[in-house]
Amino acid sequence: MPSASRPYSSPAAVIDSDAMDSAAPAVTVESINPKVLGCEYAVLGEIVSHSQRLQHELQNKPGFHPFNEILYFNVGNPQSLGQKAITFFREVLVLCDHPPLLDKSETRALFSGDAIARARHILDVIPGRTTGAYSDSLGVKGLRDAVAAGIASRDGFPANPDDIFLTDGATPAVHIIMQLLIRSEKDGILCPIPQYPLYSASIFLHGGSLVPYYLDESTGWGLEIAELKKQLDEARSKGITVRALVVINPGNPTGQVLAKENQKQIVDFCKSEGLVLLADEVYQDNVYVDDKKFNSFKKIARSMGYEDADLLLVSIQSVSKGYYGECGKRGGYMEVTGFSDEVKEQIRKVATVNLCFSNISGQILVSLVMNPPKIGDESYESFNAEKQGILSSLARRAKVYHHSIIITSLLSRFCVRLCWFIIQALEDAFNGLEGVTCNKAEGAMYLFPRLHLPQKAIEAAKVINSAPDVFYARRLLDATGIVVVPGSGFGQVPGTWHIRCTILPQEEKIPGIISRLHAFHEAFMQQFRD
Ligand code: DCS
Repeated sequence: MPSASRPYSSPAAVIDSDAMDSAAPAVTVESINPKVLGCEYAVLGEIVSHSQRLQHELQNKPGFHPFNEILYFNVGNPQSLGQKAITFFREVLVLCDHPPLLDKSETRALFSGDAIARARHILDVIPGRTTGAYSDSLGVKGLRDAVAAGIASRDGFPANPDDIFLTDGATPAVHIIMQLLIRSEKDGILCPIPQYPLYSASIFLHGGSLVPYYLDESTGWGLEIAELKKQLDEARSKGITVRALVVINPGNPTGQVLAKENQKQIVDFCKSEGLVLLADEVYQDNVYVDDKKFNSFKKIARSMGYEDADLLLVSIQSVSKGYYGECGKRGGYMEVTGFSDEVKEQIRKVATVNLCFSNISGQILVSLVMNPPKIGDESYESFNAEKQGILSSLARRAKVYHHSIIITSLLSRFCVRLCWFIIQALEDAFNGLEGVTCNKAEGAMYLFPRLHLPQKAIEAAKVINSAPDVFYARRLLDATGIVVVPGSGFGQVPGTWHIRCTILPQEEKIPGIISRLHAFHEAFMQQFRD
């Protein structure tokens, strides 16, 4: 009989909690789930924790460090580094969040006509016309319709709203797919190395095995089918059931954009090997080179003549990246095609456990990102100017030359000398450092330079039980206030060392960052040169 004080406890739970009354602490690090203990996420790992300590010291002990601000190069979080939100998106969100504004006479003067019309339309499809209620667990039907329409117009192939699950950013989509596929450590997921550490963390948390495949740094982080096949066969020979292939395109941390032919090979590979293709396409709007274009895997598969049932494909997208950079709003979708209705029903069931799988503002935002203003709409020109401004600035930061103006007062306050320095942007700056090579960022938001560290530096790192790239990143932070992520967090070919940095700091800050980087690196190499 359940006790009156714990009416719903099972007998076992009653016994366990009685045992907890003893002196030993109920929860210790040793007694928590080892999967939680062992899971790591380098993007916000030990270097970031150290930077937070330094940030605190900068506030409390001014002048204590040789820099006066911490420069966060570690996270792809555009608005935290000054990127402005797209006006049209925010206007629609504000109006949807506060519908009485739609009836005010001033609103027409403050908001664009198409933002008002869009907000009215969106409210019409949201049951209860409010962003404050739970929606259908998979997302508001009318917003899934809009996302499907956006995908269809992007790809030129139809999309079914019943295949769309709206999510709080891309992260929950990855977790739900891992939860679906991983039954035990005998289930493996083929993952690129280097990879975005959400994948290693999620596979670990769900108790599966990460089956690595290496991207080839010497060919600009190329994805070779022979390497996929080799790793797949090796995993199978060890008794691992490989269930899915993760492809991040454009790549994080590598910045590579897959060529169409390569994507076709990947589709064929997944089809013939019976693998789910988990296509992380969150950087679909971040391509900076003229000779490459983003193509969704769905479009590639359909253009090869494959029907829905021919390929198990999950494509994920997020409002956090692109030119929108709305990381804090938490919106995204996954498009799940090729799965049976029974399996999709199970995904739906798990989504219902979350009540409302995605917050409503995130749902609205992803519907806007997939259906931005079109030519002829009142907002189009200003929207397009904002979008192109952000994308071209990102492209410049990734590769192109930019100018730094140094204004030096020389003789008197009336005599100002303008020195124009053409400083190579980040990629070239890294390539200009002794022992550093950096591939071109074709897309996404990062550079992943390789550090050829002197043996003495590798040994010094070993003495303090640190990986050489962690050692380097820590020294860089202590000397300059620049926060980067050590390559070990993403995985790398053993014996190679990298760091990842975003291309997001505002352009005017980059010359200062580059000169700090140069000075640090020279001193580091000087100290440890063999
Ligand atoms: N997939 C990739 C490839 C990512 O880079 C990220 C975030 C996500 C999924 C998850 O994003 P959301 O959950 O916000 O949609 N990238 C992190 C990174 O590497 N730096 O900043 C965030």
